[in-house]
Amino acid sequence: MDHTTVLKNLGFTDAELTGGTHVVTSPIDGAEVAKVHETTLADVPAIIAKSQAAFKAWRTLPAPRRGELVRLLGEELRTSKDALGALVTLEAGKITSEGLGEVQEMIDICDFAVGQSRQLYGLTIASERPGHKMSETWHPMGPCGVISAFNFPVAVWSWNTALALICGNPVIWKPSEKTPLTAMACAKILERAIARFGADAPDDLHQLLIGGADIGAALVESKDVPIVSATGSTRMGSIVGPKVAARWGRSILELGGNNAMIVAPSADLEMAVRGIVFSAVGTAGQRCTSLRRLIVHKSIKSELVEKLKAAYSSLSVGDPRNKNTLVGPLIDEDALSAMQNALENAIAEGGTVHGGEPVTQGVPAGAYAAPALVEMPSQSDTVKTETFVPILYVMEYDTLDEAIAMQNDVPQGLSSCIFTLNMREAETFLSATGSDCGIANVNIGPSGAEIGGAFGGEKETGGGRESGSDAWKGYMRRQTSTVNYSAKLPLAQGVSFDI
Ligand code: UN1
Repeated sequence: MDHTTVLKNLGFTDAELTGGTHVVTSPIDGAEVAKVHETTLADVPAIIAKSQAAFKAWRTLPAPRRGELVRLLGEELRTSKDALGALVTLEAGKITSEGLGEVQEMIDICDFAVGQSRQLYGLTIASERPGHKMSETWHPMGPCGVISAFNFPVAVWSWNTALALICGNPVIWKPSEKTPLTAMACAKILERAIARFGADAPDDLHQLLIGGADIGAALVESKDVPIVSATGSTRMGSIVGPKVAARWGRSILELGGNNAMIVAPSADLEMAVRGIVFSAVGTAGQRCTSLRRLIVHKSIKSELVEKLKAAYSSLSVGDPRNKNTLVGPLIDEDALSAMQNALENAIAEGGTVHGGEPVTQGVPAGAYAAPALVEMPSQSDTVKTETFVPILYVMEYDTLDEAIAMQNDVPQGLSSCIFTLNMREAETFLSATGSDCGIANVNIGPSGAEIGGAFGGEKETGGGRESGSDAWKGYMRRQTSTVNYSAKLPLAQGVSFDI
């Protein structure tokens, strides 16, 4: 589908797509798709003030009623699935199936959040004093800033927005400057849900900031934005985290990953190959959860590398809209240069590279590359650095302890996995002495997590958790209450204070 049709299907007007200063290009062919209007720094204080006003109204609606809005959002997303998926393909370069999969992830989190809206459970706590009752309840926090990256331009917004809304918080979204159109499309879809929801929804429940890092910084620095959920590079998080903390805000950080798979001697190698290829080259290696390191037992390394070389040689690289393409473009030329630099560094460190060359024949004019498989003698500095491209470093191990130590010996801690049919190995990997990541899988690759679990990781990944499980608590403030229904006023800890 050409870009005019994709944008028309989502209801974009000419005025939205022309006359602005922010140029949007498609990674498919580098062509200009739109010139959208940017938010100016001067606009930001009023946007935050409007969000604060929306908060005062939204927090008074019962949570299940707020859930109704998210239910409607899920319905609208179902209706728009094909159209929005096509825009994800156009703007982020994902193959059609992955573009649609990303929208499905949005629908899933909406369903989850609707149920959660009736389960913002607190606790009752046993008081040590007679005639006293203790409890813990959860309250809305205030405007939630969402900063998202190009690689999951819509799903990450939905994880945050679906939960923030049911928790009673308005949202201000600063999408990646590379993907403003998908953000504008999501805003339109949410607007439709809000229109159906009716007058209970305050104005400005959801607002967009279109622009670069300076606009994001204004959000990060405002004390009127109590929550900032930021997804992106570790470098970005290392700026956002301290700034939010300095003004006593709460940040939810989902930053870099350097995800590994351990392949043990007992592994089902056919299955491992499928898991490896999807997680290493899917989304052209541009997921936070992409597989970047393969730690293979020395007894099976050459067999596995041969199988992978065969699988890699059959991968079709090209226009992500073509049915047979499995590897679409990188986001831009900078990513292609970063890939070539990383490969040169790996060679200098003793690596042997298979594939990895830029692809220019039979593809549109974007930044395309053949995924690379790189055999490394050890876990060098280049291997420990996350390069957001389809490079898979392969190393060997002897004992499981050594493999787990290698898996953990990187600055990042997002996702990890082991392929083994040995129960002792699997359980050791998942134990306190195993993987140090927020996500640890067995016989499944590190990417493609379902929304039901908490998503995020430790160390330089930032420590935040989004999406399922009890991640909703990150969007609410906790209140502990003690009620004395007796006629006496005993003090805790047996303190006496007679006046
Ligand atoms: C990301 O790359 O920022 O687990 C998110 C996955 C997807 C989400 C990735 N469900 O790969």
